[in-house]
Amino acid sequence: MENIQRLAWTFLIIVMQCITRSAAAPFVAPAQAPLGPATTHYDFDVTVGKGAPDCFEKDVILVNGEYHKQIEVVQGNILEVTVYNNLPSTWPLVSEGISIHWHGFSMNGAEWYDGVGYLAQCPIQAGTNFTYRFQVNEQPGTYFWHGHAGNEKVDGFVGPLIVRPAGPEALTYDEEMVLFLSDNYHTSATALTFPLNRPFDAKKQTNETGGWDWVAVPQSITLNSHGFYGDCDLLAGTNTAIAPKCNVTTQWVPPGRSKFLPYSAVTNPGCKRENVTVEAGKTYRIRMINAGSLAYLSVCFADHNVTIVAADAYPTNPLTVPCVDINLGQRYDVLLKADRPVGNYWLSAVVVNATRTGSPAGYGVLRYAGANASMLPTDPIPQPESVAPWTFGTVSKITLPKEYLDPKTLPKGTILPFGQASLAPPNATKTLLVNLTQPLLPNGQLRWALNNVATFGTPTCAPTLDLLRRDPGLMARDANDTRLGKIPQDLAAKQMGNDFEVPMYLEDGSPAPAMPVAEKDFMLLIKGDVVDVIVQNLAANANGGDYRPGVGANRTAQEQHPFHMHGHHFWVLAYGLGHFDEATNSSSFNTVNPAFRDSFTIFKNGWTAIRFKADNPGVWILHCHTDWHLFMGQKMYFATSPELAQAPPADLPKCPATCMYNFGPFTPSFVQTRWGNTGYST
Ligand SMILES: [Cu+2]
Repeated sequence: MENIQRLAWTFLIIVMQCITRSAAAPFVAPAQAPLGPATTHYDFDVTVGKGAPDCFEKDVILVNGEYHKQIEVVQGNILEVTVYNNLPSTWPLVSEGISIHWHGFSMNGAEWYDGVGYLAQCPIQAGTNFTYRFQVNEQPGTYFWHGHAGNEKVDGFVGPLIVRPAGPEALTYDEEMVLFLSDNYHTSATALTFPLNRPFDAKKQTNETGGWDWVAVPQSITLNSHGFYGDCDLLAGTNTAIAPKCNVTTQWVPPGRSKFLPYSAVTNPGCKRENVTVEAGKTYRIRMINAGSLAYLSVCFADHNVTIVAADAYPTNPLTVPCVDINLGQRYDVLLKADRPVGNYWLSAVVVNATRTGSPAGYGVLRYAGANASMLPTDPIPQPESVAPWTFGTVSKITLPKEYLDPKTLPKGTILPFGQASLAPPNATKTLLVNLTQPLLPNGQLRWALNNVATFGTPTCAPTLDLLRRDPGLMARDANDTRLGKIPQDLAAKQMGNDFEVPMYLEDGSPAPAMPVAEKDFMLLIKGDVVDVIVQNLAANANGGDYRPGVGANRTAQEQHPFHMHGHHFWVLAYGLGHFDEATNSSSFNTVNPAFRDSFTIFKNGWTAIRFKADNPGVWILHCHTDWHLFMGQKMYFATSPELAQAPPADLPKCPATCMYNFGPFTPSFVQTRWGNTGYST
C-alpha cells in the first residue's frame, strides 16, 4: 500500500517539476477541486515472538513479524497507522496496553495522537486496535517511533521513522543508510521494572516486598538490531585486551539472575556481527538513532571522520568529528566519505564514560566492497576507555546554519514554530528552573524527582488532556493530587539567596514541597509563551529525606540524563558546570544560532538551558529518556492553553476499568496472581 502511495507521490513530483521547468507554457489550474494530501497507511500487527538480537534467544515484540520495523512518510502526507494489539493477555506490561509515540514529531494540531499512555490517550488494550491519523507537518529528517504506554519499547516495540522531503533532497550524497542503535537486555522489560517499585529503604522492606533492585547494564549493544553477546570470537585475534569482555562474571548481575554464557559464531552459527558495506569513493548519509534504554553511546568509524549535518532532524552547520556521542532519544545525520583504502574497519559503539564494570560495547564492521569478507579488521578493537567523550565545546558547536535564521533565505519546507518567520530564537517571556534529584519517598520507594515531585500515575482513569480541556482549572483546585508550577517573579534573587531553593510554587502560593512527594508536576502555559527551562543536575543516590544541604546522606554521585520534550522542538541555549547562576550564566546563552532540537543532555554536575515556544495547545511531557528513570518518575508536564485543544477523536481507545501504570508494589505474589510465572520469565 505505502509503496503505491510513494510511487504516486513521486510521479506527481516529477510532473510538477516538468510543469515548473517549462516556463514558456503558462500553467492553467484544472477546474477540479485541488487534491488533498496523500495518505501513507501502515497496519501494525503487534505480536510476541522469539528473537535473538545478540544471539541469546528471548521473547520480543514484533510488528508484522519484524523486529524494529522501519516506516517512512513524505512531508505533508497524512500518516495513518492502525495498531492491532495482538499481544497475549498474559504478556506482562507495566501498563494496561500499548501506544505509539512519534519521537521528534511536534504534532501541532494532532495533540491526541502523541501516544503517551493516559496523557492523551488510554493504552490500546490487548485484542483491540486503534488508528493514528495525522498530517506530517514535520521537518524532513530522521526520527523513530516507539511504545509509550509502559516499557514496551524495551522489548522491541520501536523502529526508525524517516520523513522524506516533498521536493528534492537538500543534502548531497550518493547513498543513505540507517544506523539504528540500541541496548539489549536478556530479561523482559517488565521483569526488570518490577523491582524498581520495591522499597529501597531497608526499614520499609518485608519478606513479601523484597528490596529495590537496579536493572544493571544491558547484556549487549546492538547495531541495526543485532549484536554479539560476549563477542568471544574477538578472542581469536591477537588482542588479548578484549578478553575480559568474554568473562560475563565481571558484569554486574543482580542476585537471583543468571550469568548467561557468552556466545560466539562457533557455538551459535546464526550469530552475525553488523556489516556496513560501502563502495570506495562514494559519500553516505548515515541516519543514526539511539533507541536504547540506558546506554549513552560514542559511535566511531575507525580511520574515518564523519560530518554531522543534522541533529534531531533539523540541519546543523557541518561539524566534522572522529566519533559521535549520541544519547538516548537523539538522532544525528552524518556524512561519511568512503575515501580510505579498500579494507575492513571497525564500527564501534562504546558506552560514554562507562563507569559500571562490564558495560558492553557494540562492534560491527565498515566493509569496503571488494575487501575480504571473512576477515575482521586487523586494527586493535576500540576500547571504551580509549574513546574521549565530547566536551561542552564540541556539543556547543552543533548550531543552526545561517540561512535558517533569516526569513529571506529560509529554505522551502522548513517547519517553524507558530508565528515565527525563521528559526532565530525569540526572547523568553518566562523562566523555569528544574532541579533533578533522586529522593526517597516516605514509603521507602526510590524515585527521580523534578523540583521534589516524582511524577507517576494519573488522577483518574481517563486521558489527562481531556480532563484539562474540559476544565483547565481542575489541577489547580485538586491540590492534594497534583502540584502546579508557577513562575517565580525573581529567579535571580532565589538563585543568589540559596542555590538549592526551588523556584516553583503551588496554586495557593505555597512553595513546592520541602519534602519529596509522589504527585504530578504541571506547569500551565498560555499559547504564545516563550519559556526558558534550566534543568539543574543535583546529587543522585539519595539515602533518605530530601535534597536540602545537610539533609540525608550519600549525596555525592550524579548521573547524566538524556531529556526529551514532546510537542516541540526547542533551542538549546547553553550547557554549564556547577550550579546555574542567572547573573553570570545567562550571558553564556547562545541566542544567535542555537541548535533546534527535541533532546538535550544534562551532564553530570551540570545544567542545560533550553528555550521553547508554547505554540501547541495540549499537554506535553518533558522527561528523561532513560526508560528506567522515566518509570521512576523523572518527568513533568507542560499544559499549554488546554481549553484550545480539539475535541478528542471519537475512536480514541477506551480506558480500562482500572488504570495500572506504575502500580505497585509488584511483589512476587502479586505478579504471580496477575500474570503467572511469565512475569518473571527471562
Ligand atoms: Cu535520567
